[in-house]
Amino acid sequence: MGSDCLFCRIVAGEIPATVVRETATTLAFRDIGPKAPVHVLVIPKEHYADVATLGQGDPALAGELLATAAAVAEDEGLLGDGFRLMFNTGAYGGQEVFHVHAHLLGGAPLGPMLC
Ligand code: IU
Repeated sequence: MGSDCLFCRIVAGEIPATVVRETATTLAFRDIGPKAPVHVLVIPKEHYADVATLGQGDPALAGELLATAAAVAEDEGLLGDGFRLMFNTGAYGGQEVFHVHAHLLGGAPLGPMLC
C-alpha cells in the first residue's frame, strides 16, 4: 500500500518504532499506547487491511504472523502466566489502523475485555 499506511511506513523505516522481533515477512513492535505491561503489535510486512483478508489471501503468512507472536510471547516471559492475542477488525471491531495487526497483551491479569 505504501505512503498512506502508517504500518507500511514503519516497515519501510520511515516512522520509528520500538521493534522487538523481525523476520523476513513479519515485524513486531511495541504499541505506542500500551494497554498492558506488555503490549506488542505483530504485523505482516506485506499490506493486508485486516485479519479476514490476510487469512483468506495468504494463510501461510497468517501462520508466520502467529509464529512471530508466539516467539515474542516467549521472549517477553508470557508463556507461563498466559497472554491475550487479538485482532480488532473493521468498524464494529474497533479497528483504527487498517494494516492487519495482532495485539499481544500480557504481563498482568487482563479483564474480560481490553482495547
Ligand atoms: P487498532 O486495533 O487498529 O485499534 O489498534 C491500533 C493500535 O496502533 C493502537 O493500540 C495504537 O496505540 C497503535 N499505534 C501505534 O502503536 N503506533 C502509532 O503510530 C499509532 C497507533 I497512530
